[in-house]
Amino acid sequence: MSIQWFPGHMAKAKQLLAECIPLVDVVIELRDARIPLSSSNPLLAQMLGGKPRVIALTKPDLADERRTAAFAARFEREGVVCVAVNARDNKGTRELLNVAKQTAERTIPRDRAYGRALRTSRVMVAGIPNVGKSSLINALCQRKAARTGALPGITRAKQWIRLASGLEMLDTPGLLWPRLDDPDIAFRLAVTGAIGEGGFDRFELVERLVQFLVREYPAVLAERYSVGVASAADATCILTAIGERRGCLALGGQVDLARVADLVLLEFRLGKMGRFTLDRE
Ligand SMILES: Nc1nc2c(ncn2[C@@H]2O[C@H](COP(=O)(O)OP(=O)(O)OP(=O)(O)O)[C@@H](O)[C@H]2O)c(=O)[nH]1
Ligand SMILES: [Mg+2]
Repeated sequence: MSIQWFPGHMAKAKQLLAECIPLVDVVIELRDARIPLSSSNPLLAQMLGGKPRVIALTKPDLADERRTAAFAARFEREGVVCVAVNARDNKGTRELLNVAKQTAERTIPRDRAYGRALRTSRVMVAGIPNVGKSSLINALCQRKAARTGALPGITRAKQWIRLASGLEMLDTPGLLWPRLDDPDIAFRLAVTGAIGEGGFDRFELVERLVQFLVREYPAVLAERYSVGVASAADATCILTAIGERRGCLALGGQVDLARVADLVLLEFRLGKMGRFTLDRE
C-alpha cells in the first residue's frame, strides 16, 4: 500500500515537540490499543532522549481486551509503566493521572522542610494523529478544553491546560514519521484513522481490511453482513455482496463499490463489527 501524507504540518509538529519536551517533567505517549506496536512513533522515541515517559493505550473499547492486557504487561516488563485509558467512559484515567504525577514528581525539586514538590508537574501528551490526545486531556480535566474530531490533524498547535489539581497538561499535534516503508504498518495506521484522507487509496485499504478480517476473524463479515466469505482473495466479491445486502447501488442499479468501502471502513472504525487488535506480539 502506498501512503502519501503531506509532511508540511508534520515538520511543524516535530519542531514543536522538540521545543516543548525540555519544558515538561514527563511525557504520556499515547498508543492506539488496536495497534500498540504500529502506533509506536520512532521519531518521538528519538526525541524523548532520557525524558521519563509512560504509555497510555487509547480506545481500549475498540480493541481485543485480552491482547490489550498482554501488551500492557509486555511494556511493563520492558520497564515502561502502561495504562489502558478509555476517554469515553473515563476508565483508567485516574490511574494514568496518578502514575504520570508520581513519575513527574520524582524529577521535581522538593521543599526541604515538608518534602512537597516545589512546583506543579508538567505533563506532555504526545502520539500519532487521531490517537485520542485531546480527548484524553478533556477526560482528565473533565471539561471540553481541547478540540477533538474523528479525522486526524485536528490539533495544529500546542495548548496548555491546567487541571483542578494544579497539574499542567500540554496537548500537542499528532506526529507521524517521515517514511512508512512497512506496508503492514501503513495499513494499520490508515485503517485505524491515523492518516488523513487522500493519503491512501480508500478502496485498496478496505480490500486489505476485508482480507485481514477473513484471515483472522473469519466469522465477522458473515455475521455482520450475512454474506458468504469464501476466501480473502475474493475481497471485491465480498464487498459487492455487502453492497447488494445494504443497497449501496449506483444510478444504473449496479453496486457502488466506493460507497460500500466507505460503509465498511466507517463501521470498522466505530467498532460495529467487534473489537480487534491488529498487531501481534
Ligand atoms: N471509541 C473511542 N474513541 C475515542 C476514544 N478516545 C478518543 N476517541 C475518538 O478518537 C477521535 C480522535 O480523538 P482526538 O482526541 O481528536 O485525537 P487527537 O489525538 O487529539 O487527534 P489530532 O489532534 O488530530 O492529532 C475522536 O473521534 C474521539 O471521539 C476512546 O477511548 N474510545
Ligand atoms: Mg488533538
